[in-house]
Amino acid sequence: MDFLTKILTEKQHEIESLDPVIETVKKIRPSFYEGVKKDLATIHIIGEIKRASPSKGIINEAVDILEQAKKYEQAGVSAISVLTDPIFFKGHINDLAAVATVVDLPILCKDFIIDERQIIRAKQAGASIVLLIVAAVSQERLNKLYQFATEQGLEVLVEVHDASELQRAQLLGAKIIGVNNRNLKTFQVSIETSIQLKQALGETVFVSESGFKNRQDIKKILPYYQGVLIGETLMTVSDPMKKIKE
Ligand code: IGP
Repeated sequence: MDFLTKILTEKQHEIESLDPVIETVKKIRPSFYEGVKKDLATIHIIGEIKRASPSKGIINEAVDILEQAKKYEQAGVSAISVLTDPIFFKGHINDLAAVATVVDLPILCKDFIIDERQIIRAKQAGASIVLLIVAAVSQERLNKLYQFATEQGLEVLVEVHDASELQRAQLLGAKIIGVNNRNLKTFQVSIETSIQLKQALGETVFVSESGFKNRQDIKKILPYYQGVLIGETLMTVSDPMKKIKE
């Protein structure tokens, strides 16, 4: 069974008894989409809090996530992504709730969303953006989940990995599309994926996700992408600010 199938099976169980969310302060967060549109001269970094992953194992288990979130904010990221899957990524919805108390930036709930209840919970925890992975659901479900999240006042990062998924995201009218350089079935990573799927600048904001190690990598996807999502590289350095600038 490939990873995506495996985790989706796991999610079916998880949604039947979702862990409750701790109390968190309610903040109105700035729109990631508008922030990007207002400043197209820079590449917008989304810094990710990721303790572990199924492909890499432990990345940084002992990390103080609040300190990490503050470091990202100081480094000038445009948003923070928090992995909330407990089994494969050692995250938790309450990691996001905790991060939400210490930063004012847009926050992305990074999980495998297949049900409206996960969207409600993300919002309760303080997220302002949710991830919807095109490969995880049918087009009908994708439409429903997208509408639901939008009605809840959340922004949606719609994730794709190939041309047909990109078409499905565009059909949806997605305002923010993420091209994942990592194949979620095989874990193979190649920035070439983003280069192949590059689009001319239009209404949609494009984010390239996974596999970025340095500035050189980021340069490869310019000027077609307005954002990059970086996890592992930022999780394993003591000074993410330096890493982002170099
Ligand atoms: C970050 P990396 O290679 O910088 O650690 O990748 C992010 O793109 C990756 O965590 C990710 C992901 C996902 C994780 C992209 N899409 C979907 C879980 C589910």
